[in-house]
Amino acid sequence: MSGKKIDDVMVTRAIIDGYAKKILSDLELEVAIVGAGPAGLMAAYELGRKGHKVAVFERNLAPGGGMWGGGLGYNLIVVQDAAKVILDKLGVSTQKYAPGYYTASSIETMGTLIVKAFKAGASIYNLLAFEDVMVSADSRISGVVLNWRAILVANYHVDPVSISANYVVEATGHEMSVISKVVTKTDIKLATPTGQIMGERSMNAELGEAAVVQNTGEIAPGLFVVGMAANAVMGSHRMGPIFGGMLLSGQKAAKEIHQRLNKM
Ligand code: 48F
Repeated sequence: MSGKKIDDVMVTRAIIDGYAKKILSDLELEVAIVGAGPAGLMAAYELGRKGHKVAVFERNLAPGGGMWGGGLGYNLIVVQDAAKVILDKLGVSTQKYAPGYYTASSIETMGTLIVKAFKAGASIYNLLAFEDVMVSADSRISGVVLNWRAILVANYHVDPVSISANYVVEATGHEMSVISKVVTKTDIKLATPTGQIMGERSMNAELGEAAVVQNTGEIAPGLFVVGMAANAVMGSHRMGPIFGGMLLSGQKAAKEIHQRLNKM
């Protein structure tokens, strides 16, 4: 000890010790969510609220995915009636623009979602990128393989580490990082009409918003898909900066996973 009021090494010790304890307690999860966009965070919030051991892994410095910038960088989002109810419950203010169209600040909405998920008990890890899936002998997705994003960006040859989960949630949006890995590295057939990735279709908000909720579900044994990834894998439309479907999708997945976990 240096005897200073603020000891630099103590600051280091507090961070390393606290982080190590936290991640050690999250090595065996009930639910591992990949991607901290609106759909993943909504699922995390609902699962955390129900008392499940859930963590979100986000490769970026800031969680939030594609919501921060609203549409065209104008930081407002649009939601419809069904999702306005969710924003009301979260305490996010909305403004009625026309019947069935409400606007909300993308900053307030995302800020609230992050805080709500966190306070509900979900762990949120930033800077950690999904690299691969764990697969059990019976061809079930049983966890996630993670590495520091900085290591991946630098293209260093450093091995990743593994975290197990009863359920993994693919919440990486248009990119489908998890599903793409399942398709290229395993023989598992997806629960799509072809057993493969169908591919995202062009803009149609009405069809896209309905489809995203419908497409939410278990896409491979042990792997749920939510949000834009659900439409991309099922061959459904994108929907642009209307975000109700993302919230409803996260909510639906959390409900179904909660029911499955309760039966285990
Ligand atoms: O893209 P994103 O916001 O997905 P979402 O929740 O919402 C989609 C909307 O933002 C928008 C839309 C609605 O109209 O179409 O696109 O379905 O959030 C996905 C998050 O996943 C992270 C990525 O950085 C983003 O924050 N992500 C992607 N790949 C990885 C990842 C990876 N390999 N490891 C960790 N995080």
